[in-house]
Amino acid sequence: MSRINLKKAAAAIKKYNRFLISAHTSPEGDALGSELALYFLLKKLGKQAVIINEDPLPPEYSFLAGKDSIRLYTPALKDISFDCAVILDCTDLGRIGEVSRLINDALPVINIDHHISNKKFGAVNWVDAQASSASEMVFRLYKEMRLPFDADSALPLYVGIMTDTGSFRYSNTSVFTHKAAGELLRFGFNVPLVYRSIYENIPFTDIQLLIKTLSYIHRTSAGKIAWVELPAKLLRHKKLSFDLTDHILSFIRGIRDIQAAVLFKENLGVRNEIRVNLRSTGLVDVNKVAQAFGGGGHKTASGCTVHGKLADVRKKVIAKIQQNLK
Ligand SMILES: [Mn+2]
Repeated sequence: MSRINLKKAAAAIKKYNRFLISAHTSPEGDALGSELALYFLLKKLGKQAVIINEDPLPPEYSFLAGKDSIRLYTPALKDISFDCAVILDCTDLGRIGEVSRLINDALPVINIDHHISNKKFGAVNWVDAQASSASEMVFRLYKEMRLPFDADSALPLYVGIMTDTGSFRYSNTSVFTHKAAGELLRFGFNVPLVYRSIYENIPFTDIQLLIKTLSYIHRTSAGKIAWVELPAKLLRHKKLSFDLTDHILSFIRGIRDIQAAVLFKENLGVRNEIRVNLRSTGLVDVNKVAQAFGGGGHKTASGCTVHGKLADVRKKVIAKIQQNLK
């Protein structure tokens, strides 16, 4: 199934000429990596392409070549005419935020994604929940189209695969993932430097916030569930320059006997809106939990946005996880 849809995606890419590329808001390694590598692929084919994102590139990814080709969404961009949109690493079109205003019914959408909860919103839907990352899928697209990698395209693909596999240690890491990473490594980029830019580049003020957060880890269900809360009052005085979500969650995941880790974050912009990020050590299907609240993702990593007071949302979500404990 996924092989047929890979061919359909490749055929559509050959057919069209002016591409809009986008991925989810708050872009991280996989969103940026797959966007940039696809951009270079289209350039190799002599196509026009513009990457448009709602949110800026986080500073820890500023080493990526081609980052200057990413444009931030403004309504004026509707004057550019596209004949195809490729959406990467998104379960649904809403995930690209404001950029979705540039997409109307007449514009064919190619949906390339690896989330099991994908809503198949495209004219072409190449969804492969077995793939470690959208970047691994773009890697396969290069292979399918017999296009060579170069230093510019290899680095973002490596970055996307590395970040979405938790540096090759999550269950989505396959033989193919390592083979792909091995092939990309031949282009000779500095792996320790890449790792350090992304993971060891945390502003000290964020570490202070991390310390505050971690001093309130709660556990329940005989220590199988652990959670932390980021209430607005903790976040208000500080503009988060660095996304701590992953760091906090990977720390909690490491607690002995944990099956599920949850981070509840009060949205600063909207009252009574809570962003919930979930991680599982493998036994609990947190995609199922997130889907119960209108979100989704992967079996071991997912998220949802829930409306209500922090304490109420927390109770509801924890209860749902408890139903899914092993
Ligand atoms: Mn991804």
